[in-house]
Amino acid sequence: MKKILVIGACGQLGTELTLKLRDLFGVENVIASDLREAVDLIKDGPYEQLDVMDKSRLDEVISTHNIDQIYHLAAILSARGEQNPMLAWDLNMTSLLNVLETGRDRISKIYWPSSIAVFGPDTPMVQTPQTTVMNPNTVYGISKLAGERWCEYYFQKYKVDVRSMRYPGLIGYKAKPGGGTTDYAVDIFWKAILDNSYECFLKPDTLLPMMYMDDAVKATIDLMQADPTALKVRSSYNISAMSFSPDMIYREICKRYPDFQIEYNPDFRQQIADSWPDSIADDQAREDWNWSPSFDLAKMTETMLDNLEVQLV
Ligand code: NAD
Ligand code: AKB
Repeated sequence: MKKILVIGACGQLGTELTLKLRDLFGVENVIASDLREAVDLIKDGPYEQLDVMDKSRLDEVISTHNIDQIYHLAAILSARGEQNPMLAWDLNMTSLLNVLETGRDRISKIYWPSSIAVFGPDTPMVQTPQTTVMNPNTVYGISKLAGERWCEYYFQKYKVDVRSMRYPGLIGYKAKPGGGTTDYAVDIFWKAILDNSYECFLKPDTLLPMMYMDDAVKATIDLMQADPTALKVRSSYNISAMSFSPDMIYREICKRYPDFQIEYNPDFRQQIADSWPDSIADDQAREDWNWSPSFDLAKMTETMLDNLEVQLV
């Protein structure tokens, strides 16, 4: 049986994607890997401690496990990237090129996520189209845009079947986020339950595109299972589920926690958020592989609170 390798499996997305892939394809067929030791949730299946920057070790893991598909998720996200731009550029670019080069002759399908961070201050902010002005101004966004160009290049030049989508901010309760600008939308739930108060690093009216984790995981697996001839976009697909601001999510949480308090102290992440779209047009993904989200702000908030209350209280 051919196997799946998840790189960056201990992260916010990797943890949940690994669990779902193991549900669907069998625990023994999904090899989780990360720079760090396995997190508890994915400890019950095959695991390799792997630095994706080390191409010979990547090749070794692929051979040892007879890997046929790769989900390459390791990256440094927007806020952490601004604190160490050279490290972010190096990891985000070299790791992708290592995976694409390896994929040229041995891997049947590769998944690599892009982000709404590919857009910048010159981009139309409302219902941002699939193809438009980009001009990102964070190192993370620049690396994701360059990554998209590499994916399309490897598809056209070498017929590597690499697939990608531009996630908005992802919100889930199983794993904490790792250094992005949209992290507030996860942190706020923990603080509402544990402290009944939250200090937000964005202004109250900062509208950003967001998505509940179940939708993101479903989108990822659906895209990977889509008929390759139906996929017209080989850079990265826009996808969208909901848009909200800190004030909007705060009000939604207050429906269950009426005494919940919020204070706003914007920091350097405000500038990053201001350069990203308010909302995303995802018609191409809907048309090519039937994308459609299931969670809006109300349903996502209820699901987050229900699950975190069990986990934290
Ligand atoms: P994360 O920071 O939570 O996880 C990244 C994982 O990569 C970490 O577990 C880290 O240990 C691992 N890693 C770092 N360097 C590595 C290396 N050299 N070798 C192997 N593993 C290494 O990130 P995430 O939120 O899970 O994001 C996953 C992917 O999805 C990233 O490419 C990110 O850009 C993209 N994305 C995420 C979001 C989001 O909101 N979470 C939104 C848009 C795009
Ligand atoms: C971040 O905020 O950096 C990520 C992203 C939208 O790519 N969540």
